[in-house]
Amino acid sequence: MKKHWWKESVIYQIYPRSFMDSNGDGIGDIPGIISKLDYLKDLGIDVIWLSPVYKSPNDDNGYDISDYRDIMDDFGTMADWELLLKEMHDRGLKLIMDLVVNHSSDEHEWFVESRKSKDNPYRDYYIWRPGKDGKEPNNWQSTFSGSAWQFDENTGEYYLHIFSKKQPDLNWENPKLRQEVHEMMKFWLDKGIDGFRMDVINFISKVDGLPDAPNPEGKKYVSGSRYFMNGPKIHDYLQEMHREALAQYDVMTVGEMPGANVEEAKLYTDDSRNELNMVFQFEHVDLDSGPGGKWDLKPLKLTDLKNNFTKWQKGLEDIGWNSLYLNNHDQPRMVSRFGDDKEYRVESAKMLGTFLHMLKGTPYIYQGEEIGMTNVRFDSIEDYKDIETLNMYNEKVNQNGENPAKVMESIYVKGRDNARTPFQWDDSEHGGFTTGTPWLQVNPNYTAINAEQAVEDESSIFHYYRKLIQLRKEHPVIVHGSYDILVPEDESIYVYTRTLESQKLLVLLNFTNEDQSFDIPADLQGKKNEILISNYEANTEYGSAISLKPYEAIVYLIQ
Ligand code: TEU
Ligand code: CA
Repeated sequence: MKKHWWKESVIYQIYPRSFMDSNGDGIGDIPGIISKLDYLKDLGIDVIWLSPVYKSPNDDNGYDISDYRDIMDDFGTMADWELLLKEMHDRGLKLIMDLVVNHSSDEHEWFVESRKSKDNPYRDYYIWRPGKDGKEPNNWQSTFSGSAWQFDENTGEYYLHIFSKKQPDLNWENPKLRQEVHEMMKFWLDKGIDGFRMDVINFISKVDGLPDAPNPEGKKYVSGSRYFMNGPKIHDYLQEMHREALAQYDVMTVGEMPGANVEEAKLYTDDSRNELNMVFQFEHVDLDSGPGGKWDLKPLKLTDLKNNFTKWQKGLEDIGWNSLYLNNHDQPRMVSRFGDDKEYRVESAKMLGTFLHMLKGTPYIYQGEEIGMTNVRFDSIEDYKDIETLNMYNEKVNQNGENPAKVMESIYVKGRDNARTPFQWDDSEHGGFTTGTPWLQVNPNYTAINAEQAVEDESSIFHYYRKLIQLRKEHPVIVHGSYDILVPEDESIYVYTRTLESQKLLVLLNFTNEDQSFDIPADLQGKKNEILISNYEANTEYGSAISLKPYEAIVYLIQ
């Protein structure tokens, strides 16, 4: 049995376009990342998940790959990448790369060939269908608005693209395509990487026939996700991928799985099934979405969050393993979404970090989370870059005539550019990210929120995160302890325990900007206790009740 190093690790996600620009073109790059590895080593993380750096026309900022075996010009050269890997390994840091194989770019040579003719050897690397009744082959919508099908004049057929028109879905029914993917994975594994994050990997198996989805409201297009999420052959494909590409390497895998539930995640991450080590599930980041999807804003109820995390903590307690995240390059900034990015920004960022890092599973830190970077509010839609946002705005405002201010408000709350504003390194122009003009504007609050200030300030979120990460190395109960929730019905505080033999952690989290209190259960009263970490200097006595200040977090070690 391989030692599961990834169970004790803390993983940091870098979105390279926005991390650090070394050559003044306003775009982050690999030499820029290399220049900041000591900062990451100082934070104490173990693994870096690097969002795609492969050749791409950047229709979806690198998630549309035109050459899986070469580095995007914006980011540098393969020599730069080789140096990055060496510099990371020299510092004891591991690197996992982003595997984007549900789709490629339409500029990939496979697709260039595929669209040439119906009998081209690469035709079946993609999903082509004739139209139906003069329209698209079915009524599926694209995640990025409009139809999930694009008509191609050359051969008079449509190709499927769940995402943008420039991201044609690969045909995993084709064993030659699957073999191409396995070979490409070994190309990177043989270079010495330590694993993969796999982009929408539970989308790769589609239901035969690609049927129309139910459309009771007679919409133009509807989600076809029930026909491509967790599809009929997904486990076969993942087990084949493990056999053909992963088994002979000591690596970790985390599969991004929109629409996966606990039962499915148990199958995907059950060690004995040789599929994946972890999954990124989406249930907790869909709790503040209404029936209309992510842009249909709904206030988050704390009990919904508590119930969902409890379901996943208990569900994967004995089989499988949880990934723990509250933000990434697709989600808004966690302090703005789950905390308070105004009066209690520092306290709530530390509270949320405590919440995640004391749970059972592997915590993921998204770049900037460790210094409490916040959402952004640009004045105009012209200032936004994300294809998902721009296509949605165009469809809702320009095509359907919805209220621009209302649509902008949903972008302020849920837009992906919130997470993609350049990393704020210091209070110099553009936050020290670039000496040029940044590809996306820097959040104006960089003068107060930046890494230089955070590293100098012992009471910063950065140093609090360093301590959270350090605690994980010192206390096995954090990695292996069983989870139980207390006061599940309380809408203001989240209290849970972790238990390993005689050791117990009591984690108290105030999710509100008001004083709260927690009555210590009799069986925990009078015990020897020690505060492992807290986001306030002074805490109340560990008596029969504990009062919690706004967004206060306290972790007691009880023995
Ligand atoms: O995201 C998959 C995905 O479903 C997201 O698009 C998410 O649902 C949406 O962004 C919520 O706003 C992966 C990548 O993480 C994302 O950056 C890519 O755009 C997408 O796949 C296509 O590769
Ligand atoms: Ca650059």
